[in-house]
Formats: sequence, C-alpha cells, structure tokens
Amino acid sequence: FPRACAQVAPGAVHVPGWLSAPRQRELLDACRQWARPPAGLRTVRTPGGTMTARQVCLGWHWYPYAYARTVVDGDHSPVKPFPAWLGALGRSAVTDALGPEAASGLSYDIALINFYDADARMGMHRDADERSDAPVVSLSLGDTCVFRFGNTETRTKPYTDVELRSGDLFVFGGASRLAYHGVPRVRPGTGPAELGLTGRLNITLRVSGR
Ligand code: MD5
Ligand code: FE
Repeated sequence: FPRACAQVAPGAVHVPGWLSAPRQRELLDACRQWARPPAGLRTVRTPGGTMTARQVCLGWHWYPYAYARTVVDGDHSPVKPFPAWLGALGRSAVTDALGPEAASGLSYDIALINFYDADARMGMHRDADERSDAPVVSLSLGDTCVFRFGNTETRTKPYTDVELRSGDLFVFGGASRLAYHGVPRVRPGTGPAELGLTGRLNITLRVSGR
C-alpha cells in the first residue's frame, strides 16, 4: 500500500486524505452543478421507506433496486452523462489503493452521489445491482461520518466502524465488494470550513457491466 492506507478487510482499503484541498473543491463544485435539475438531487423511496440521504446519479440512474437511463422514479429526464475525467479519477484511486493490476481495464460508468445532512443515515445494505465485480470507489467530502463496514453474511455484527473524513478514499474490491455496509451517523460541523459545505457528500464510482 503505497500511501498511508489501511486494509480494513481483504479488498477494502481506506486512504485518508487522498483528495487534496483543490481536488475536493473541484469535486464539490461539480456536485453542485450535477445536483441541479433536470435529473438533479432527489429523494429516493424504497419499498422499505424513504432514504434520508438525497441522491443524484450520473451515467445510469439507480432506482430501487435497478438501473435505468432516465429518472424513472422522478422527473423522467435523461440521466446526466458520466464524465471521462471522473472515470480517470476512479482508475487512479484503484491504482493507489489496490495496485495497477486491479485498475487495468476498469471502465467506470456510474456515479451515485449521496448528500447527507446532519440527521441523515444509511441503513446496512449491499450494493448488488451492478452486473460487474469491479471495485467500488468511494470519495467523501464535508462532514465526517461513521461508516460501518460489515460482513458478507448478515446486516449485524461483526462489523468495523471507521470515521470517513473530507478527502478520504475508500475502495471496496474483491471479497469486500458485496459486504454489508452503512452510515449510522454524521458528525455535524466537522468538515473543513474553507470547503463551505454543510453536511456530507459521498461519491461512489461503479461499473454497470452493461
Ligand atoms: C456512503 N454509499 O458513504 C456510502 C459509501 C451507497 C453507499 O453505501 O450505496 O451509495 S459506498 C460504500 C460501499 C460500496 C460498495 C461496497 C461496500 C461499501 N462494501 O462492501 O462495504 O454514502
Ligand atoms: Fe452502498
């Protein structure tokens, strides 16, 4: 692990402070543009209830529990395009966390961007709607959260709680790709003041396999 990485489980690598302050600023500015309508930030309703984190998608639109090219559960607009620079950022993230072999041939085509206010949470779940076992890249901006990394069998213990801070990278590959995970809490007011973000943003990059 070339940087100050921590392998939380096989294939699950946390790289604190991976994004420089200027990169965090660029990513936040881009997220603010993507959040605008049409196909902007929306509230997701699952069969189990309404998600408290709000979401915007690029490339493919996630609706519980499938992908589409339009906002089928919202304003019916075409989903915003997935930019090539974001795919390059994803490959660079996997190279740094897992090595160049893991990154070769990867072609990211989905970004799910979740916005958490002080009260938002995400329950324990698996990301199993992609038809690819490519690693998921997670980038965090703004307030610190408690991220709960679980196991592949149950939503409950054993799990490991990790604090994710602004600029952190987490890559979920290999045996960790289908692990249960969630965000039990956000720590309000803990983000870098100069970023000017109230709350937390998480950007995940994924391969659709379509
Ligand atoms: C977040 N987002 O902080 C998290 C980070 C989501 C979601 O959970 O589905 O949008 S991504 C965490 C993740 C992705 C894929 C696999 C694993 C974790 N894992 O195996 O633990 O908003
Ligand atoms: Fe997830």
